[in-house]
Amino acid sequence: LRCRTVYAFAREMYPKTVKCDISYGTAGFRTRATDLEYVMYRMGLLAVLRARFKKAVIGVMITASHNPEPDNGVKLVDPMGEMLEQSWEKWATKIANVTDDKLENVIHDIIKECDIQNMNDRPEIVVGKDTRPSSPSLAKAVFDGVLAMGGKPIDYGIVTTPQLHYFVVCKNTNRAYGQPTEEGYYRKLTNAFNKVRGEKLNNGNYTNSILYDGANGVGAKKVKYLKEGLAGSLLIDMYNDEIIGSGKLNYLCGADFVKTQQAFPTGLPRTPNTRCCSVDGDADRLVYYYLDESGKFHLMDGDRIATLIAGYLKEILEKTGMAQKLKLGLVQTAYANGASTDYITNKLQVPVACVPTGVKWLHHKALEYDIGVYFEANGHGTVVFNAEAKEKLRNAFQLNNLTREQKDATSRLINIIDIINETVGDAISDMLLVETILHAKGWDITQWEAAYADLPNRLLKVTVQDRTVISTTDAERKCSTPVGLQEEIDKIVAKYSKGRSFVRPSGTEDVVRIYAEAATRQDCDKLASEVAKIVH
Ligand code: NG1
Ligand code: ZN
Repeated sequence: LRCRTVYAFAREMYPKTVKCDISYGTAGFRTRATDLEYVMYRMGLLAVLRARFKKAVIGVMITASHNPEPDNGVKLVDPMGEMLEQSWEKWATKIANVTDDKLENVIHDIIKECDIQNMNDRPEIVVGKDTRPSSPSLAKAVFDGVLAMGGKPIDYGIVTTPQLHYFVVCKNTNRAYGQPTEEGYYRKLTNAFNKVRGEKLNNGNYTNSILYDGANGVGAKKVKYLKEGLAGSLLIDMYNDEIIGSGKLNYLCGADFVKTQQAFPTGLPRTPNTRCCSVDGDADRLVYYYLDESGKFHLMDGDRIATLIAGYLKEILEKTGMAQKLKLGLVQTAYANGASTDYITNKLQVPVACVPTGVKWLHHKALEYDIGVYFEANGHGTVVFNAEAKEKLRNAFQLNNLTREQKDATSRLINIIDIINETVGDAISDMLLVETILHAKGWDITQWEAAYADLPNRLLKVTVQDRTVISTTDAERKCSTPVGLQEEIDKIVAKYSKGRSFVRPSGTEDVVRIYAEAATRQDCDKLASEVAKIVH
């Protein structure tokens, strides 16, 4: 009977309305909201199959992150908060693109190939959505899919992407990671933050207030609750908080705008030397910035956040006396500014790994360290601690053979773990972490910036007939096809001091991206346009 419901619903309520295929990429499915109802219904079906296969709770997040307001999208969240495992991305693509009359075949293929035997289980599927006007009706399509397939949808309403990842992990760890509620999330983060901050709210050049750009999205809505938990320990001055239906989501503001335009967002007061931050449309990216007295814009992007965190964790680990026992590392992508890689490798002497673009690669690699910091240059990232590292720290704290300094550092580090949302990059949690570190160091934003100087860089995109002819190797830093392209790039790059450039097909747009950096702005722009010319 249930199967009949699945297909009758598909045909009658959520018929496939779009002919051209879509594919499940690094950010799930993302396109115009009006083309997504049947995709959402089918993702509801798939989530239940995935949950039965993993015998665990699975998440579904409805968001198009930093895209314009009329877009929307969907991603599935795996049991430990990871992005959907790659081998299932192909099922997601298949189930989304099949015609209504073949849907049944694909579902049977999945059940058979994955050998799913517990088809009568009723797994929980936790569903969240961002503030887009299209999100409620798309969420209903997901619920209908989950129900038709026999799962139990749990509606978390409007939440940030990282909150949804957190709920999934809380549920699958039997609450060991925290309470699977919004309140539990704020409590965990703010309790730890307030504890580390202590009585002294300001320190040295650090002042405890910040201008916050909510991108007119969920990141604005949620900070209101966070502020209650912070109880004045950090003063967050909110801007761009017009939420549902204003049409202003991510418009001339938000982390993606600030990073890609390298410009100050609209809506914030242009007060010089004031620490500002922006989140994106689903609050999983964060960037900092300020204007100097002459009105010049200074950006502190994901690379700089990563180096701040890795440097501080190294310092504090040394103070605990456990630096030899716990291996710290940083994971970046090819888009990381070369100056940041240099600084972290040579000055801080923390090992750095480079992986292909996409959070799943970064997260996975970071898990190879005891303490793994990972960030994309665009501001998406977090820190992961393996279970053993946590246990070692907790055990050490219980022992009586630590010096006062070691004990303080250990307790601090244990609390810092609770400020961090380890399940995925989280703008709100990352902001609390950055604020904790700046406070500890007594730094204002210019002192943070002084650590190293970014090499001028440029990101271009070009449209080509078929971007898939370009394939890459060495964590996307070199092209393997078309034959000869890499040699040409090498020749151009060799002409520029500190030159570096690479090209790769985007995983989220039908374009080829070109990245270039060089010693001067002029050289960098010339390098980028020369490389763009040979890609065309
Ligand atoms: P693509 O379109 O594959 O370059 C972009 C971002 C990634 C990541 C994904 C998912 C850049 C250069 N690329 O990927 O970092 O965030 O979107 O949102 O920023
Ligand atoms: Zn996002």
